[in-house]
Amino acid sequence: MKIYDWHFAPNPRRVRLFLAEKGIDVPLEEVGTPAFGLKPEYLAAHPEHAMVPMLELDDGTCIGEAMAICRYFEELHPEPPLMGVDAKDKAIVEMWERKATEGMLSMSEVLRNVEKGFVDRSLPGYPGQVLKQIPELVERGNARLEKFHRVFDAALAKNRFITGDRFTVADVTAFCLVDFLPVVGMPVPAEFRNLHRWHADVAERPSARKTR
Ligand SMILES: N[C@@H](CCC(=O)N[C@@H](CS)C(=O)NCC(=O)O)C(=O)O
Repeated sequence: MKIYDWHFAPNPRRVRLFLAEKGIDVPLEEVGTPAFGLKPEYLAAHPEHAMVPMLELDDGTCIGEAMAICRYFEELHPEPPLMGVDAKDKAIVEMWERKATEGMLSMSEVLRNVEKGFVDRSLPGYPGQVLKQIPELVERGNARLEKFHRVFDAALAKNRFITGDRFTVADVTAFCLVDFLPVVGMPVPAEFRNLHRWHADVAERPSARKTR
């Protein structure tokens, strides 16, 4: 078993951080390149998915999508539970994880349409295809990201973690986003004090330190 990784990128970190919370070690294979992309050999072997993270099982089965990989390990290693503990809690955690993913996509919408390294590659997962940047999407992405800040800051005004007292996969996704934002010149504005307090708290967790 191994996980194809791109250490710099926020989506593979979601899986690494999730596994670190559970104390599971899975070998990683780095397939990122300094040229803001993935190695040609990896893309050639996985032309349909063409993104990371990707889990490859010993029988050759490949599972892409960060949340699908997390679900696999949650089923095999239920403790500590990171995806909710009963029907209501599972639904709430999934709702917030999806909102956090929406935040991740907002950041990506801005970055992929502004960063020179992504000229002609404005969406991940389309190797060999020219997908030109669309400058108008930057404004829309920023509006989506501002909503992420507002909504998560309000939730964190009430709770230590996003859904309550328990650290969940919603925190994993949101943290990987918030921690990445300054790297790409979009730090969370200072006014969102609850988000900053939560970020500082989560950044001290061994899982966050291990996956830096
Ligand atoms: N929906 C996917 C998103 C994965 C994704 O966007 N991965 C990026 C890295 S953060 C990627 O593989 N990019 C490849 C590229 O830019 O060519 C997931 O949740 O795993």
